[in-house]
Amino acid sequence: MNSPTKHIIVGTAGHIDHGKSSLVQALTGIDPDRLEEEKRRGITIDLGFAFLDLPGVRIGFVDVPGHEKFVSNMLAGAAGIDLVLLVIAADESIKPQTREHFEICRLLGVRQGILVLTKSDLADEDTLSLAKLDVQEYVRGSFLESAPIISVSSKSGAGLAELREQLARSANTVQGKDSAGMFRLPIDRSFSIKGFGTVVTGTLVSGSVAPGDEAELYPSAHRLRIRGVQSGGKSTARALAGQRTAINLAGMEHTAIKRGMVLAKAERFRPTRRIDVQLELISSAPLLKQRTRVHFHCGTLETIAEIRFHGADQLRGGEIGFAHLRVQEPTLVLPRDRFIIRQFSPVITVGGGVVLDNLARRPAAKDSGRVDFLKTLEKRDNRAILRAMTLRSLFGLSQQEIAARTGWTDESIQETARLEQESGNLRIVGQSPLLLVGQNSFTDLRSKIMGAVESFHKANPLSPGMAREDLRGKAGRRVRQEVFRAALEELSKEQKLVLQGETVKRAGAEVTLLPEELRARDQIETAFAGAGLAVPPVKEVLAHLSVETKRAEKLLQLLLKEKKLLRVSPELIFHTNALQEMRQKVANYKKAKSERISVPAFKELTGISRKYAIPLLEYLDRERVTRRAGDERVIL
Ligand SMILES: Nc1nc2c(ncn2[C@@H]2O[C@H](COP(=O)(O)OP(=O)(O)O)[C@@H](O)[C@H]2O)c(=O)[nH]1
Ligand SMILES: [Mg+2]
Repeated sequence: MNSPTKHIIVGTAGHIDHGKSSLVQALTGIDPDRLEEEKRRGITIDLGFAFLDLPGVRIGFVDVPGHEKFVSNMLAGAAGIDLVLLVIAADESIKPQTREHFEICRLLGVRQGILVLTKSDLADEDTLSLAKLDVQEYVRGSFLESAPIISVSSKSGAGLAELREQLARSANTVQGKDSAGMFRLPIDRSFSIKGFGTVVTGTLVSGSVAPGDEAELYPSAHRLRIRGVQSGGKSTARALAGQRTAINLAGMEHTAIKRGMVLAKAERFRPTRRIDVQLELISSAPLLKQRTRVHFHCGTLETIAEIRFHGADQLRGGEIGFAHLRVQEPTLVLPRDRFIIRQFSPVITVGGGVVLDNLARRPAAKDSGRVDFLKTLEKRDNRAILRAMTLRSLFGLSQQEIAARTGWTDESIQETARLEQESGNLRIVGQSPLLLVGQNSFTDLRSKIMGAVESFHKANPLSPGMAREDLRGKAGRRVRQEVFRAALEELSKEQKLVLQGETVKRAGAEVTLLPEELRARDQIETAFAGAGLAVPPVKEVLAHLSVETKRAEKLLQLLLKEKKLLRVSPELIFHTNALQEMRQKVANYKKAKSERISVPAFKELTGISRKYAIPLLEYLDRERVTRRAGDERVIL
């Protein structure tokens, strides 16, 4: 049977000189100590890499330095490992960096491991069994409690075959990384190869990558083309999550790329400087106070972070709490990423945890929902997470925002949104791209709109409806156009509102006039109707009414809207009957006299002065009843 090969990363951990690098070399035949200085000094300074093919699984080894001075290098490598080989020299047993590395692996969420007692050739039976007991005692109650213990000698080769078999077995039960996810590679090295140019390496923590792909370098937002991909020392058509990967990049000098940067899917994510996390202090750590500054290690990045606790003002050794990290350098992290913090001086590991909100808001006393929100994020239930995120985005949550805040694929975002809408928890107000709004804020918006329309009708009984733009202003400027439109459309569909072009009114809302208003309206109409074409000034008509000017103006507007009156020029308003009569006269003139009419002839025909004649002729031109030709008009 041809089952696809599984790819996992195995990391070493343990005190300096306990035989980690020798073990990797003995297992793989590859010397992980690649630097000149490492060979000369006989110590591992930086990360080393090697590969091993076992039945059904390809293992990428990350060999880390054990020296306390190089723990930050160790952390850059430890971030991607699926399974740890905790290496303890049988003749020395547990030492300080055994403990520190073990704590780091635990805080990084490594779930599986093998305990390897090295240098078995240097220990007699008693020493060996004592070391075994020591180690078993030490890991009791931890993720390594039931890990197999194997003693080996890299020198004599004793135990290596057993270790290989155990590796193959353990590898099978490791939950591998998700190669269907979004491409993401935290960079651990950047160098240049003659004839190729820039090459970066790292553990592919999610997704896959192929030559020709476009990627983005975070946090700088540079777009880069992927020229070539290697894994396991060979070119490949596609590297998958869980593989040690080398990428040949076009478009950037290797010196501009540093460990800690991340190569990932272009235009998908946002670098951050504010992260909400679940933080755990190791039991031996000193108490941490509000605003303590620490070294922050996440992925391959090392920077400085300032800690603020949510809902507490300190954290003691052994405690777990929610915290906000303000990081010095912008970086790409995603929820569920693990991190480590180390104290400033002396530089020791004090804790670590998991990213909950990678794009956190600045801590604020009034943000009382934050702790509950973080509790939801912690539960890892995608539907609950999307629901909570939508609830916190009062003005709508876009697909882009969800992608940057979760790392989920588009399919998974769409599917989760669909299920949540079906359960009535949120509304999909835009489909592609997706735009979500919480059911609560949508309901609030609907009542806000209804309320605003209602008060408008109350305040403006003479107006047929409210301008859409004014209504939008009342609903809140921060409400997205799509959300506002969706609410209006729904209210109109339910026949609660009537939309007429740019006007919105409550269904059934009619302009109802008071008796004195009815009288005033008739007075206005009569004034214009009686005047024929020699209309009085508008102001004069309104001044003689029994209602105050403001209401009188509204009544005039109403007559204009009803098309009983017509405004021909800014100053002149006519009754439509009078205009109709005038049109008739012009038509008769054409039939009886001529196709052309001069201004004096028009004045005579209608019996009006020049003051009215000119605006009326211009009105007829606009209406295409006449067309100007020199001093005359052609009647059309
Ligand atoms: N006798 C003996 N020496 C070993 C064994 N494994 C490693 N060493 C020696 O221990 C020293 C440290 O080994 P190294 O692999 O560099 O340790 P690391 O610092 O944990 O990577 C070197 O001198 C090795 O030759 C072993 O199984 N038996
Ligand atoms: Mg070493």
